[in-house]
Amino acid sequence: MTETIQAWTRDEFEAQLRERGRAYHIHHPFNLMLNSGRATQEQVRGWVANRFYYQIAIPIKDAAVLSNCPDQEVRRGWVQRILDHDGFELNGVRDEGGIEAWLRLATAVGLTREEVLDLRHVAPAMRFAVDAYVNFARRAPWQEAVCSSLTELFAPEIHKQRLANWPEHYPWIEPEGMAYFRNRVSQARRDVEQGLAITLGHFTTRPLQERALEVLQFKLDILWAMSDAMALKYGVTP
Ligand code: AHQ
Repeated sequence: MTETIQAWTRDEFEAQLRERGRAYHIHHPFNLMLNSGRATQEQVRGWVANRFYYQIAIPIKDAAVLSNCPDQEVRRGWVQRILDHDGFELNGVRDEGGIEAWLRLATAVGLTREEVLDLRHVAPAMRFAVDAYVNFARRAPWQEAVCSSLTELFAPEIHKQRLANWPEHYPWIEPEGMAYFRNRVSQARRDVEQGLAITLGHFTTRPLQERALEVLQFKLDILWAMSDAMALKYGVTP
C-alpha cells in the first residue's frame, strides 16, 4: 500500500513557491546587464519594443482566465487586471492604463509609437514564449492559470530596481517613461494577494502542490526564455 505523502501546510507551501524565486528573470544575464547600467541604447530600446508584445498579451491572458472561471467573487478581483493594462473610463474616472504607459516608456527611450505598435522589432522566440503563456491560460484549469501569475511574487523587486537604477545609469531616458514601473509595484502586490490566496486555497494535497510548483516553474521558464531571446537578438555583456 503506497503511503500518501503529507501535504505541506499553507506556510510551508508558500515558502516552497517563494523559494522558486531563485529562477526569476531578475537573475538573467540580460536583466543583470539592464539593471547594472551596462546596456546600450539599442539593447534598452530592443527590450522595450519586445516586452510590449508581453504587455499587450497580459489582458488577453487575463480574459482567458476570466472566461474559464465560474466564480463571480474571483472574477470581480481578476477583472481589475484587465483594467490595469487596457485602462478604463468609469463614472467619469479615466485611467490610460499600462499599455499606454508602456508606449510612453517607448517614446521615453527614443522609439516611435508606430514601430512599437506594429511589432516590427519582436523576435520570433519572444513571440513564441508570450504566446505559450496566453495559450496555457486558455487551456489550463483557471486555478493553474492563476498560479502561473505568481511570478509576480518577485516582481515588485524588479520594478523597484529599475526605478532606483535606471535614472542614474540611463540619464538619456525621459523620466516620465518610468511611470509604468512605479504603477506596477502596487498593482503586482495587489495581484499577488489574490493569486496567492487562490493558489494556497486550491492546491491542498501534496500532488496538487507539486503541480502548482510545476506551473510556476513553467511561467518562470517563459520569462527566462523571453530574456534569452533578448540576449540572442541584442547581445549581452556579462
Ligand atoms: O508588467 C508585468 C505585468 O503586468 C505582469 C502581469 C503578471 C502576470 O499576469 O503574469 N506578470 C507580470 C509581469 C510584468 N512585468 C515583468 C517585468 O519583469 O517587468 C514581471 C512579470 C511577472 O513577474 O510575471
